[in-house]
Amino acid sequence: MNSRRDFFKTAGIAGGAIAAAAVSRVAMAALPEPVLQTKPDTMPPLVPNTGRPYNAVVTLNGWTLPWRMNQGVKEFHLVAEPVVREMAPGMKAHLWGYNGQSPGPTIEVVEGDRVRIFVTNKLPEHTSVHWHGQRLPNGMDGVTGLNQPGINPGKTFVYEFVARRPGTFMYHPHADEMTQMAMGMMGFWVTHPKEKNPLIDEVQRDFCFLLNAYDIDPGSYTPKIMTMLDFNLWTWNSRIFPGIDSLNVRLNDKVRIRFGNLTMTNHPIHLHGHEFQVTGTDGGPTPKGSRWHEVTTDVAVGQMRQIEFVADEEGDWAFHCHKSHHTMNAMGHDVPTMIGVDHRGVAKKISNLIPDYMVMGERGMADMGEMEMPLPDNTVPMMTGQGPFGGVEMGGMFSMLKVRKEQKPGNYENPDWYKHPPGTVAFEWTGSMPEPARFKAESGQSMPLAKPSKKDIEVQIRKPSGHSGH
Ligand SMILES: [Cu+2]
Repeated sequence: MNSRRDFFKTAGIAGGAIAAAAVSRVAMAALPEPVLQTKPDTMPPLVPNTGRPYNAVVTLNGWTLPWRMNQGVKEFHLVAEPVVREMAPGMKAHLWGYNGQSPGPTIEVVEGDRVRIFVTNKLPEHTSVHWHGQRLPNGMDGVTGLNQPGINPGKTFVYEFVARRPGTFMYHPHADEMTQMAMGMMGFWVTHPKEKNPLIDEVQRDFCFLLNAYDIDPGSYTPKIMTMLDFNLWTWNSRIFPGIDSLNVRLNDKVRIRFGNLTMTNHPIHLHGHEFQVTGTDGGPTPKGSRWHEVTTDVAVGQMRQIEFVADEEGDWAFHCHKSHHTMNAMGHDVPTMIGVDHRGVAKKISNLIPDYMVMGERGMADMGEMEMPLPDNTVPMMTGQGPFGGVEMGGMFSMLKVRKEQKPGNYENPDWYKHPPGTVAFEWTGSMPEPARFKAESGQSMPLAKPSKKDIEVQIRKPSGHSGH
């Protein structure tokens, strides 16, 4: 049981064969052998070869936990433990998670399945698992002290319940939550419908990921757990752009994307190029009459959303949180706005004292993406990523939906950049430039002021550098 192995790596297999391999190796063992995954790659869907069939999900930069059937019960083994998570190439974080990763593996079951989950605690303190959103016996709900004693280090507990309703769920500890969730302990859970459900459509691609956040100082490895609002790494499945994989689909695929929010603030998730409908929440599928088209859906703390659309526009479409600070990485904080400030004189003087001195954001912050600023070890630039037209000035919660005619059904590989048909890319105007005609009412007012001021006042905008409230 202690001989952990990376099934994906050693067996070199994908999909349903993993579950079978896990079963045959441990058929006689009392506990299912824990399966580990150490790479942050997006693994192909784990096609079920035991139990009821379903269309498996794809976890962004994650994987699905194999199971074994034991006399009609689906058995999983979660191991809570310290892990090293690559958040983006060049940055590793020391987190806590499950089975080698943070977030832990996605658990997929079918409505009506009896599920048994062994949870082994390899953390230095007690833990528990709460099955967020599930209908289950009260004693299986995982709140330490209320529903069960904590699982002490070195101990294994057993949870068992029937997955009663189909939908999108999460799991996370309900023990020293502030620490354990700030350290990355969480995972996704999908319960597929057991038969055709009028509110749940068949889709060709079904993606899922968790929204999470960390506060890790540049150059260090471990999240600060006391942080409540001022996180500096806004992550999808503990990855930051450009480390988040793209969502690769075939033209005209029906696509479902599920996400759950385990950060401490809301995230308006925005998709370019398509309108979607919210077809499910934490409470299950939404009634058809409640659905309307939109391009952004806000996900509050503790909520889950599933969106659906037909990917009928080819291209590389941005998909991101619409809070602009959430598409920034660690270096973007506590920097005053310097747009329009001419520091030539002062910069010269300072650089006599500090040779590496660099003016931040005199023309906006876009320069930051390409600035070759010396970075401490183990961090990433605040916004980066190289697109076909140059630097993509984004970080954090940002990815792309890649829609391609040539993408084969069931193939999730990342295609090359979209080749735009001639004449369909925005281009530079090189003709003559007439003076803009200013609108007459500019600087006007609806009524004269009662006491007009003697001289003109001009305000320069300087955004507050604090982050309370986001
Ligand atoms: Cu956000």
